[in-house]
Amino acid sequence: MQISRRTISLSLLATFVSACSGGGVSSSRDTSSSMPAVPNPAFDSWVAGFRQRAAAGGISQATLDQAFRNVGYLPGVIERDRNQTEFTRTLEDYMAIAASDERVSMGKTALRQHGSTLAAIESRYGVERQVVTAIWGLESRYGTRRGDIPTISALSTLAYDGRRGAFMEKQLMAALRILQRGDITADRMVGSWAGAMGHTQFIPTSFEAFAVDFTGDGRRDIWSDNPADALASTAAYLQRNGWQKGQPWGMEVRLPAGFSTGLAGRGNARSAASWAGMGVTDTRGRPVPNHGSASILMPDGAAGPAFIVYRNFSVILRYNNAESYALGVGHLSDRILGGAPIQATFPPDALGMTIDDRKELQRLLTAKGFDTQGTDGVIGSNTEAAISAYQRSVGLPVTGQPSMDLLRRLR
Ligand SMILES: [Ca+2]
Repeated sequence: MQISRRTISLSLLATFVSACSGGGVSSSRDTSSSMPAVPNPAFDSWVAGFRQRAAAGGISQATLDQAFRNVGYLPGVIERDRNQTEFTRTLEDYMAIAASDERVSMGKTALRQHGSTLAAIESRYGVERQVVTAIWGLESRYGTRRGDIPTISALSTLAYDGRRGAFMEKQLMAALRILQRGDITADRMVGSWAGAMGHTQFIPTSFEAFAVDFTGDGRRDIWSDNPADALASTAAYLQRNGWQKGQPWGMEVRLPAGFSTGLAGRGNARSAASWAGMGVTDTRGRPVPNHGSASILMPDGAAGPAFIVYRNFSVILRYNNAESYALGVGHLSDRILGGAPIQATFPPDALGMTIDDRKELQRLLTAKGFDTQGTDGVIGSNTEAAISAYQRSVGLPVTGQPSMDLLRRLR
C-alpha cells in the first residue's frame, strides 16, 4: 500500500516484518526452506574465482573446502534484496511492531529468565540489561527468529550478484576468517538472508570487531541456543561505541506551545538545561532531566509524539543507523522495565485513519470471518488479504486497501 505522508524506509524492517508473529504483518518468513539453492554455472565459476582470491587473502584450503562444500546460489536472497525498498512504514507502525504487547511481554520474561547472565554482562560492559534485551527482542525476537539461511551461500549469492558486491565480498571474507578461527563450523553458520547472524544479528565484520566469548569456552558462539555470547557481544559493541551507563537513551517529551519543528533533529543539539529552559518537559510536566547534550526528535512532525534523545541514542544508532530503530530499542527497553506506552497520539494516516480506526477495521473483518491475523492496527499483507476477500464477497472493487468508507460499511 502507498503511504504518502512522511514514511520511514528501512532495510531493517524486512527483518522486522519477518520477526513479527501475528499482528497483521507476518507475510514474510525468513526460513531456508523458502530459499532453496538452484544450479547456476555462472555462480559456480564466480565461486571458483573467489576461492582463489580468498586463498591469496590467507584463507586455508581446509577452511575453503569446509565453507564451500555445500554452497549454493539462493535466488530467494536476491529477491529479498531487490524488494527491500517496499518495506516502508510510518513510525507509528514501527513502534506498534517494536513494542507490541507480545514483544514487551516476551522481553519481561527474557529479563527474568536470563537475569543472572544479563546482570553479569551489565557489570562487565556497563550496558543496562534492558537495553541489551531490547536489541535482542528487535533483532531476533529474543532468539526465536535467528534465521537459518546458510551464511556462506547467502553472502556468496549477494557478492556474485554484484549490486553490493564489494561490501558483500568483504563480509564473505570476514565470515571465512570466523570459520578459520574456529568460532563456528560452516554447517552451523546460519542467519538472515543478508548475512546477519545469531541472536543479535551481527554481520561478519561486526562479529570480528566486537564479538566476545562470554561463556569462556574459547569460541564466540552467537548462534548457540545459549544467548550469553551474543548478548555480551552486543553489550561490548555498545560499550566500545561509547555507551554511558546510568544515562537514558532519551524519553518522550511534551513541547511548549508554538515549539518550532525547525528546532528538532539530531543536528540541533543543545544542553538538556537549555531545552528545559524553553519549557520542554517529560510526559508528566517535569523539566527534562539533565544528561548533557540532547536533541529533540519529532518524527511525525508537530502532530505526533516528540522525544528528547541523549548521547546514548547515538550509540544505539551505531548498531543500526535508523532513528526509528533507535527509538524502538529505547522505547522497548523502557517498556520491558514496566514503563508506559507512548503517551502522545499519532496523526491520522494518509487515508485519514487513526490507529484505533485501523484496529477497529481489523476487529470487524476478523469478526466477519476475514481473519487479519491480529488487531494491532498495522496494515500488512494479512490485513490486505482479508480486505480483498471481504471486498470480493460483497461485490466491491478488490483493492485490498483500508479506508474510512470500508470501516463505515463494516460497522
Ligand atoms: Ca563461548
